[in-house]
Amino acid sequence: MPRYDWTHEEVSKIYSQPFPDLLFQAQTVHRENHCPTTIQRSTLLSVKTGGCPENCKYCPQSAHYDTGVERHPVLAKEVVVAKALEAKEQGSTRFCMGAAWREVKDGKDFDKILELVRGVSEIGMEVCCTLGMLNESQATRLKEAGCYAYNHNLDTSPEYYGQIITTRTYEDRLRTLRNVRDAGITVCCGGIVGMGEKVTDRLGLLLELARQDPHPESVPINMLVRVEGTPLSEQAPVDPIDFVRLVATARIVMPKSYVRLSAGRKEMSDEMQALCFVAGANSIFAGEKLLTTANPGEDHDRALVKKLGMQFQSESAVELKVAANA
Ligand code: SAM
Ligand code: DTB
Ligand code: SF4
Repeated sequence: MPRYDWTHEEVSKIYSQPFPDLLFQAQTVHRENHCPTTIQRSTLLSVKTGGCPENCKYCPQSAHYDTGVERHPVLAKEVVVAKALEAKEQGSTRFCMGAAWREVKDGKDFDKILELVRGVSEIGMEVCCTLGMLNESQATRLKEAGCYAYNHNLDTSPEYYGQIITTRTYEDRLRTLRNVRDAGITVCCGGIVGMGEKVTDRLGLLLELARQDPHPESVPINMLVRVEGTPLSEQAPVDPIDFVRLVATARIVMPKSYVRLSAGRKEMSDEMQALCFVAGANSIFAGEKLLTTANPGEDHDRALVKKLGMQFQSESAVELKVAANA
């Protein structure tokens, strides 16, 4: 059974084991809870891009930095549903729509988003949204429209958070996560590695996640995409072994969650990704683009999974889940 009372000492001990012991423990937990050769795929689409009032130092969509990202208002339903169909045909089981907002505001734009959620859920995909902060009634309306998951990241430890974002607090984020949970939407919550934080901050983030009851169903672990124009563009690259250690630790402390190898895969070797899969990562973002930055394409991922003798999760699994959620 999952535990919710992890301590920093325990998590740190798990993380610091000899690498073979850590990987063995993570694989053991992984096999007890998941198919060890199956990878789930989600496709992202930025349905409202750029001009965000928040000052997240990593983000190309913040209006505080000049990154050359082209802004656009909320996309039309036909455009979004066509993209979702394309993603489904290519084998994605989840479609995640992102908006560069600090928070959802009731009104025309939110009504449009609800339309998009209905449209995508009608084609039989798990719908995920990431729109910034939400209040209780907005979370309920999303759920009623067919939203299956909500992504809202804690990004880093509570201690390091203030170095990265000052326009909203950790508590703001936790409140939105509670609203999502209370509305009966599954939680997708993780963070970013490579923003100058220490190992203890990375573990502090895992601890925050692993002490939630229930655990987030999905835990995206992003490796910072260093975008020119953002304050973090010159950060040192992440040590791949440290990254794999973190994935393995996430798997051990949140045994049933999907651990998603998220942003940054374009800069990861096949070998690093393979180690992440062995360490318990069982989900990726598919397609040429994340929200605004590049991602390995369909062909590359297909070849990698084939080379490893693994397979992508089939659509039948998602249809069962969507039906159970209805
Ligand atoms: N505005 C909403 C919010 O912040 O919740 C939704 C979209 S926001 C782009 C979603 C997540 O993308 C962020 O929480 C962050 O973890 C991740 N992200 C943004 N820029 C990134 C980057 N350059 N590298 C890695 N992850 C990034
Ligand atoms: C998450 O944790 N990673 C995704 C998704 N949730 C929304 C976003 C990554 C964004 C990377 C930068 C970009 O493409 O704009
Ligand atoms: Fe805005 Fe989200 Fe980017 Fe922060 S991460 S600047 S809230 S789009």
